[in-house]
This record gives sequence, structure tokens and C-alpha cells, in this order.
Amino acid sequence: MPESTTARAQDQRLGRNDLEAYWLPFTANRQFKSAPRLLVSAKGMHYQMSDGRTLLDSSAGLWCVNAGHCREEIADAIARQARTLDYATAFQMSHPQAFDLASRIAALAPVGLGHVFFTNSGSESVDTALKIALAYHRQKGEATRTRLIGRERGYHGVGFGGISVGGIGANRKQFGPLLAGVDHLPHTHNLERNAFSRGQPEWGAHLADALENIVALCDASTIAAVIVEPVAGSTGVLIPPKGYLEKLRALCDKHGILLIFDEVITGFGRLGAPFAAQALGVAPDIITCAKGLTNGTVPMGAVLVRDDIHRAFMTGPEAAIELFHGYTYSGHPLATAAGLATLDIYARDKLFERAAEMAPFFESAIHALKGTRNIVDIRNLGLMGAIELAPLAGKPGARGFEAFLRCQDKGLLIRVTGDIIALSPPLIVEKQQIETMVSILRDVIAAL
Ligand code: PXG
Repeated sequence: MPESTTARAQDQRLGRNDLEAYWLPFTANRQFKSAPRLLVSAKGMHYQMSDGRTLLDSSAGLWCVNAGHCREEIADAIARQARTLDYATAFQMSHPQAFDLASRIAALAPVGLGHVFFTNSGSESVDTALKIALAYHRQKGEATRTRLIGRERGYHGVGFGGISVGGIGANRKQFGPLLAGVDHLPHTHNLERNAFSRGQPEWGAHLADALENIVALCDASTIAAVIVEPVAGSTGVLIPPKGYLEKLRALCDKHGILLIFDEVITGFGRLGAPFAAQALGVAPDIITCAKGLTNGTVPMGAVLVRDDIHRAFMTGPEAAIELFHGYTYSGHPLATAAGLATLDIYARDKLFERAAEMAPFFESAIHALKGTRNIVDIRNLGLMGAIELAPLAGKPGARGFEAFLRCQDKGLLIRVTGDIIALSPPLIVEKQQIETMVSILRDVIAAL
């Protein structure tokens, strides 16, 4: 069926069908169902909606479609794999591509993070990383190290571990007491000091010192790990102040605490290097990733682990299982096929380098919006950017959501979090498409 016919057929089907059964994630369900926004196809930088509208994708789906939509090579690899080996038993068995993909990821990773555990999402990667951190200290005879430190405004997915270390009140308050023994560092976002910074802001490295306060209260011997997003994505692209991550690294070293970078968004080129760790020159002990690993096609996540952490588990009888953790779909054949094809595209088209080259243009383009009514901050790093709007009095988030709807009317898909517009275009974005984004944003924001 030609694409447009498929779209129409789907539209008609949805018209007949009840929208009731599907409970959408992180969505105002009743509002959505009163005026559904449905995507039916995609190519490159664009989505097609069921009503025929084309949208320029400024958010790479949800920060995941780094190589652009519907890449033939990835689709072919998935289809081939589905016909060859649909599923491979994952415990005490495996398949060759899982090893290939792990090696390819390790080759992209910072030196020394050479071991890869597969999951199916960012949330699972986070919970896996936290469990590995706890188990590692226990392996080493430091079983008192059980505290986990997150950060305010951090997003680490929706598992119980992830929401416990996460720093978003709304994501926590419905769900009871969460994990015990969790503390939070302060977030680093400060408009008085850092508004309209280009790249990493100057002020705020000292905020990492809050870790010393937690150590003073709890003692280092009780702390297993600190987890942070190198650049916080979901809560509005919060860029680490210069020196902040370096300080956090030094404090973790000083106190024997593992440092986990949650690179679910920043992994796979977003900052112009494979991982933020390399772009920012700070090496964590564990990296979590997902999203861009398969270009958003097949759900997959991964946890990259320092070699000596992995080694600490490879002891005891050879027949003993070293880590009592894993998923039915760890290293799923369709996901590994998608991952290998995705990494091929990143390498062949030099997309991480492209992101680095495009970043200065992106920076100038979005900062040109300074002075537009309603904008209180613009910030950027690599191909991540944010435009923060002044909230409407008494209605936080209303202005952001209105911007989302109006941009859609003008053919632009944006991601909003409260009153912050987050931009993270696919790494294939062209200059002229960045200009289009900025021009639509200017018109929409000025008229809000
Ligand atoms: N860690 C980080 C840093 C993330 O950004 C997750 C973990 C969880 O990944 P999964 O695959 O379980 O969703 C994420 C996910 C948004 C948005 O627009 C961000 C995410 C997901 C959906 C929307 O802010 N990040």
C-alpha cells in the first residue's frame, strides 16, 4: 500500500475504534483523546500526521532518533533478523550479534569501560546500573555501601530505583516510600547567575561540594554511588557548570564512591562525541544508555561498566552465576540488529562529528531568539538546547503547552517540559532546518 493510503486507512480505523483502551504514558489522557495527535509515518527529519500535516522533528522523537527517521539500512537489518533468528534464549545461551554489538559499543566508550550489560530501556539501564553498583561494593567486602545519591531535577526513568534517585517530585509522590537510603544533590540550574549562557555556564562548580555534606552526615562507608545526567535532559536541558562534573569526579574518587553518568539522552553523539563523558572530558565508572543506541527503532538499553568493576564479579567457582540480574530480552536479536545497523550509520555518515560541527551554528541560531517576548533563558550544548519561557501567572506549564500546540499548527514538533522548550534535533539536521525551527519558534513565542 502506498504510504498515504496506509495513513488514511489507519485514520479511518481510529475513527471507528474506541480510543478508550490505550492508557497513554506521561500524557493528559482525557485531553489527548478529545483531540488525538497521531503520527502515521516518518522520514528523515519529518513526521507525517494522520490529518496530513507534516512536522519538522526538533526533538529526534523523544531524544532517540539521532540518525533521522526510517533509515532503510536499519529497517532492512531488523526485517532480515526477524526472519533469521527471531529470539535467542538469553540466559545461559546467546547469539553472535549480541557479542558484536557489545564490542562495538565498548569501542566507542571511554577507555576502560569495556563491558556491556544489555537492557530494554533507559529505565532498566538505570536500575541495572544501581544494582551493579550495590553488588560491586558487596563483592569487594564493602557491603555497608548501600546509599545512592541522585540530584534534584534528575530524570532516571520510571523504575523504583530510577524514581528514587530521580529529582522530579511529580514522578515520585504517587508511589509511596520508594528506595530507602537515597539522598539528593542540589540541581545546578540558576537563572540569576547563568541566564543566556552559551555552552557550559561559568557559575556553579561549587554545587558539587554538597556531596561532602552528605558524606559528613552519612559517612563515605555507607555510600555506593552518585548518579547524574551529565546534561539533565528531561527537566529542561540543564547544562553542567564549568568544573562541576570534574569536582564530582574528584569527590567520588576521594571517598570511594562510584560515579554513574546517565547518558540515555547524551549517549550516541548528542554532544558531538560518542558519549558526554568524552565531550566533557570526565570519565564515570558506569554509563547508562538507550535511545540512540538503536536510533529509537527497537527498544534497547545498555550499561557500560569499568573493566575492574566487571572483574570484581568474575571470581568464585566458574559455574556460579556472577550477577543475579537480567531480562528475557537482554540482547534481543532484533535490537542487536538495529543497534549494529545504527552504529554503522553513525560511523559511515560521521554523525557524531557532524553534531560537533553543527553545534556552533545551532548555538548562534537559538541565541538569536534573545529579546523575544516571554523568553527568560536560552542555553545549549552540542545539539541540545532549551528556551525557557516565563510562566503564566498561576498557571505553570500552560504557556509551554500552548507553544507546543501552536508550533504543531505551523509544522514544527517541539518537546516541552513545563514552560521549557527542549530542542534536540536528529544529528542529520541541516542549517536551513535549524533556521526554520527558530523562525517558527520566534513567531509562536512572541504571540503567546
Ligand atoms: N535516563 C534518562 C537520562 C532519560 O532521559 C531515561 C533514563 C528512561 O528511559 P526510558 O527508555 O525508560 O524511557 C530517560 C528517558 C522528555 C523525555 O522529553 C525524556 C525521556 C523519556 C521520555 C521523554 O523529557 N528520557
